Amino acid sequence: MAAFIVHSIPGSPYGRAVLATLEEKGAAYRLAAVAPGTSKSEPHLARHPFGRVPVLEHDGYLIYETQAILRYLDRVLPQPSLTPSDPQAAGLMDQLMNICDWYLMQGVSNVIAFQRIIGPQLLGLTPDEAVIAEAMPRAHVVFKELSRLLGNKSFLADEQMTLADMLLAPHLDFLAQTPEWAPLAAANPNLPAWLQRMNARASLRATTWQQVAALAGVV
Ligand SMILES: N[C@@H](CCC(=O)N[C@@H](CS)C(=O)NCC(=O)O)C(=O)O
Repeated sequence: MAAFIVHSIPGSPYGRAVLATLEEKGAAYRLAAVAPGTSKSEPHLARHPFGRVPVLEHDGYLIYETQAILRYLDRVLPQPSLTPSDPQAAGLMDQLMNICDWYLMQGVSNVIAFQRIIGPQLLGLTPDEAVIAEAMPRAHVVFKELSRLLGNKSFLADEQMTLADMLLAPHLDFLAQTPEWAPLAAANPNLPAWLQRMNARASLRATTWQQVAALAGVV
């Protein structure tokens, strides 16, 4: 039996970060798909009182909030380590993870990815171009800073891959499916190059929306 159960929704970039981290660790896991429209009702609310995904279950222990889950996984599955031993690289990793949650997700991804992908594909909505255009200056600020922090390194926080790469790659890959990606990538060419390296990894290839939907039995 799989030691880890991930409650998530196919397509969720946060869910993908958890699944891809389990893949990097070579851990056995099971996806428990949260059916569309049920995240704000029981039984999911008993797992996550804020009605979000992902939630990780491990030997009866439940934990939500992706950063907390990723750090938990790195503690219980220490090899390969995804946290730098150097305090400054570890600080950069933490900083990048917070940039993801505070500045990329809020006001950029939750606008552009929602308007371009979630709304049209899952809710039958038409993208609101004015709302997307309004988010673009914020998107440029975030991309410029991620690009500056990446610099010439192989990975975002270090020469080795860290939890920051695991969290940010699914989010940027989601945005890469939108037309807004082209100008953001053109202005910050080290970011698409990094994303290409990340997407080539078995962990990311195993956890695309399509792969996770197949695991969930919804395609
Ligand atoms: N702070 C949360 C954010 C999780 C989140 O926003 N998840 C989205 C999917 S990527 C979600 O649950 N959306 C469904 C909903 O809001 O009902 C975390 O880090 O886990």
